[in-house]
Amino acid sequence: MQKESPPIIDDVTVETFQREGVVLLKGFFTPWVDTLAHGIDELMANPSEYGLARTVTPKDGSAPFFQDYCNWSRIPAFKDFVFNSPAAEIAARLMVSESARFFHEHTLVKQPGSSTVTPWHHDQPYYCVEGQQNVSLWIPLDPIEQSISLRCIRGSHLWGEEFSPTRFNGTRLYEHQRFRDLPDIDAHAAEYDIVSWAVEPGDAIAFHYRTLHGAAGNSSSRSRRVFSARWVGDDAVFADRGGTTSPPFPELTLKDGEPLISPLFPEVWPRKTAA
Ligand SMILES: O=C(O)CCC(=O)C(=O)O
Repeated sequence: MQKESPPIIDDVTVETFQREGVVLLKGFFTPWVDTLAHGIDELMANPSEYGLARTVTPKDGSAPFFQDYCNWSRIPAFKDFVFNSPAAEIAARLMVSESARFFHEHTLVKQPGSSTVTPWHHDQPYYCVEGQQNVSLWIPLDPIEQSISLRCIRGSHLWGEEFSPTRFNGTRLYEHQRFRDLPDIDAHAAEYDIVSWAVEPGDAIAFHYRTLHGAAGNSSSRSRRVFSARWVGDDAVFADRGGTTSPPFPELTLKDGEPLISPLFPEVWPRKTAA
């Protein structure tokens, strides 16, 4: 369901995203908070096999970090958001792309008190996609204090480097010779241009797949629910990583370098007009 006319992404916001690889969008998805919260309730009551595998339960007995992805086609609220919210148009503008194709959604619920830290990483090496035109819209559904919000390193998407994709336990996601290990960012935090914001439900932090990011545990007494909607643009091609990516997309039969065109990744922008 269309909630209202889409907000305008101005040129300064596009330029900031292109230059810094991260930008805060204030209140762009406020009309969609209830829809997405309803979808997350439904998902958590019936997680996918990925959700069961990906949820991190801290050894110290604190609350889990629930994660699940690739559920948009079975959770009606998520599907409504993908096709009817302004997200696709916003993504196309930020990516400077004629088209916006939905890559997948990722639900991240850090429950109150969860000690699980999201380690520094960037997403592109985890994914089966290459290209410069991409964006994740990290949309909080709860107020989140700056100290436990997403942290990003401004400009890291332009470093021309890719870092080894690892699981939360530090093991490699797949074998490769290609990617370097990440430097110890926390030990040298002053050397990096780290940005974070306190956010409200319906804000979005838009960040590039190569932007390094992470987050502290949830030391607050309320849940930190986030819906991260991931988009790719005109230049997206399939990347055969030689191992299982995250998400894995086992049904895909594309060859390395082929355009990322598949019903798994619907083109949502430009909008199709009904015949
Ligand atoms: O929410 C978090 O803790 C991390 C989010 C993240 O890594 C992502 O959306 O790619």
